[in-house]
Amino acid sequence: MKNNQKIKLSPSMICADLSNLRRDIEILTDAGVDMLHWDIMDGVYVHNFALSPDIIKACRPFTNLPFDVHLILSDPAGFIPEIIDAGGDIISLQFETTPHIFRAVEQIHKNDRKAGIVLTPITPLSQIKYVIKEVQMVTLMTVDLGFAGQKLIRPTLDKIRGLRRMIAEGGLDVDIQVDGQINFKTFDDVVKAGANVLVVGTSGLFTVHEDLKTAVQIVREKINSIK
Ligand code: S6P
Ligand code: MG
Repeated sequence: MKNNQKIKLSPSMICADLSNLRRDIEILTDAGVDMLHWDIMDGVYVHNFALSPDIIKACRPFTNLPFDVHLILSDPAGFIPEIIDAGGDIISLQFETTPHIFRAVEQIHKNDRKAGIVLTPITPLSQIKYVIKEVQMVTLMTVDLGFAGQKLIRPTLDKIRGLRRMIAEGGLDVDIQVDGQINFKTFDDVVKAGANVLVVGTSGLFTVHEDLKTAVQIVREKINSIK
C-alpha cells in the first residue's frame, strides 16, 4: 500500500541518554522531530520500570513538541490525571489493561488531550472496532512490551495493513503509530504497510550516529526516500 502521508518521527525517550535528558530533548527539538514518546512502566504489568509522571513534568519546559505518553501499566486509566498534570498531549492507553476504555477516553478528551490506544502484537484488530472512532491514534506494538532492543514480530506487518484498511473504510482520521524495532531494517516495511508515526529507539535513532542531530537527519532522509 502506498503511504502518501507525511511520516512523523517520535523518539522513544527511554532510549535517550537518561543522564542528559534535557540536552537530548533540546537536540531532538532543534533537529525537527515531530513528537516525543515517553514510556511509563510500573514493574507489574511488565517486568521493568521506565520513567514516571514526575520525570515527564520535569522535562516539559524544555520543548514545545507534543508528548505522547505510553502507559504500560496495570491500570493506565488510573494515571490519567497525573499525565495531564505532567503535560502529556497524547495519552496512549495500553488497551489490554484498560477495561473501561470509553470512560477513560472521555476523561482524556474532557481535558483537551488526544487519546491513543496501544495494542500488543497478539491483540486482534477486531477488538477495537467500536472504539477506534473515538481515538486520535492507534499504536501497534511490533514487539512484545517491556524492553527496547528486541526483534520485530513479522506478522504485525499484516496488522498494520489491516488497520490502514479499517481507517480508510471508516473514513477516519486516525494516526497509525508503530513501536518496537523500528529501524533501518524495518522502516520500508512498516511505512509501506501504512504506518505514519514511527517510534524510533536505540537501533532506529540513538545509535545511528554519534551526533544525535545528524542521526535525525539520516533517519529523516531515509524515511523521505521511501516510495
Ligand atoms: C517497549 C516500549 C517502546 C520502546 C521502543 C524503542 O515496551 O514501548 O516504546 O522504548 O520501541 O525500542 P527499540 O525496539 O526500537 O529498541
Ligand atoms: Mg512505547
